[in-house]
Amino acid sequence: MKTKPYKQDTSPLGYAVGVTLDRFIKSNQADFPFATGELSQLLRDIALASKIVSREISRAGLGQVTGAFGQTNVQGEEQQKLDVVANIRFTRALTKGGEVCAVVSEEDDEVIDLQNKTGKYVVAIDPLDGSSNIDVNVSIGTIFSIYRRVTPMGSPIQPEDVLQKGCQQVAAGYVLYGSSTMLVFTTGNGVNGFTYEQSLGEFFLSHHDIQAPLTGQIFTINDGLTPGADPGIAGFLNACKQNGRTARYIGSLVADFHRNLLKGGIYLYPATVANPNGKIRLAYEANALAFIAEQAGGKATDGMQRILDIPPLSLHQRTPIFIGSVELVDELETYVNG
Ligand code: AFP
Repeated sequence: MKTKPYKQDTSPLGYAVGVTLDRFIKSNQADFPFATGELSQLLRDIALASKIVSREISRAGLGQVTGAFGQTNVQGEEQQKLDVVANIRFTRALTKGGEVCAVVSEEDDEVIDLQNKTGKYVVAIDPLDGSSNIDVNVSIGTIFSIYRRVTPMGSPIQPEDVLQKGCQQVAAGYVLYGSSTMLVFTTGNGVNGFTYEQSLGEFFLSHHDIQAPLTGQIFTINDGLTPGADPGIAGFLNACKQNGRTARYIGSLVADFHRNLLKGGIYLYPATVANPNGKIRLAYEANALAFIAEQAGGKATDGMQRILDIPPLSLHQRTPIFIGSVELVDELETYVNG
């Protein structure tokens, strides 16, 4: 038979659509810790659930999915219907995927044991972060951390499986439901971002090897809560104002973090009178973002130590957090350390 070698069409009609998440995972398989394919599948499961959640979010306001669910979560915060929907979607995807044995979720007071005897991974997740922003059409997100279980597969889940330090994460990421839906993740070899192309139903690589700027102009804090915080915080904020830096606060951690990661800046959530241990949850918010920040060349601390080195004592533990561009976090530390 007569054949001819494939030659890529470089004319305007043959423009490249881009690298899909699947292709990226396949061609970077070697970068994945314990590269046996399960972790890749797990990331695909998360991506699938995020597409469904993205669809639900984009309909918010039209159907019956906005507003309060009528219950509070373990944090005592009022659950929104979409918090519950997102929790169901992610937990179901992780259950069906078969790679995960246990899930720690913001929406569940206890560890969910998926009863999966072959699951090697534990996932900590905030299915929908910034939920107070849902009803007002402001960006929200999902945050996840992935750990290897440390006890033998098939045995009952133990505290040491779910209470691991952030430095033991094998992968972490977030989904930002913003002007577009983006998935950003790391497996410990840099950070990459994928934008969801709705009409094709695919995530495409849009932000290759994200690097956090060394410094930046943005400082991000809920200033209304700072009276009663460490006086060093006031000193740092004052220096920001004196230096003509820009204040930006959305109130959705993922959106605030993502903006600062790309543009350069610092996000602060210190201990406050209302939240003496800080507000951000270590297991499913701080650790994931700290891992990403460090992988992108940024920094994350609670003011005393690296977020990734904090020993977790309970599932829903909170921590103060200062995260973003290295030089800004270093500067902040000089204030809070006296
Ligand atoms: P949830 O919506 O998941 O409960 O978390 C919200 C959040 O932890 C984080 O997304 C925000 O940055 C922060 O709270 C906003 O809190 P304030 O209202 O205290 O500024």
